[in-house]
Amino acid sequence: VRVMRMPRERTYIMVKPDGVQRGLVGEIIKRFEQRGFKLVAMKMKAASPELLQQHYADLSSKPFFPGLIAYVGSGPVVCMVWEGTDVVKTGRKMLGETKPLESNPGTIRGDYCIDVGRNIIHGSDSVDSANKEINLWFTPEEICEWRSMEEPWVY
Ligand code: 3AN
Repeated sequence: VRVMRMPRERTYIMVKPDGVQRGLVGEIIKRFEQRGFKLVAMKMKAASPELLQQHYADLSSKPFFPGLIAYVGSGPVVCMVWEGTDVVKTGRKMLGETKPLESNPGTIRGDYCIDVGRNIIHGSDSVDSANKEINLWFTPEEICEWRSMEEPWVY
């Protein structure tokens, strides 16, 4: 029996240069995989200031904006699209809070960082911004539609 399936929610997750340099890429991928989400796109990229200015356009008036662009542009980032039920909100919970001090142990930021200006990972904060960010960082061809033969207890 073929079952019609609803398109699943997607989020944009990015390991920032400090996360890459500290060897946390595998740990972050592992957490999303083990939660039951599905990786549908991934690449490493040295982001240009122009791309980062677009990505962080909402923060352009903040005093930390130039420092933020310099930090996220300081080395390659790992860009990912993860798919699954409520992945945007669940992903944010897995990340922790913007400020590491407010991030509970057990969250990615709560376990691995101490500085808001070096908080190792980005995750979309709404379905709307997820869609914008996925379109900004990936071409449609870079996103893989794949499925396992059987999908027992995940996604
Ligand atoms: P989040 O990444 O949790 O969605 P945003 O969107 O408010 O948080 O901020 C984006 C990024 O800007 C943060 N991940 C952090 O790197 C940086 N940032 C936010 N607030 C500050 C701050 N007060 N000082 C320095 N950097 C900041």
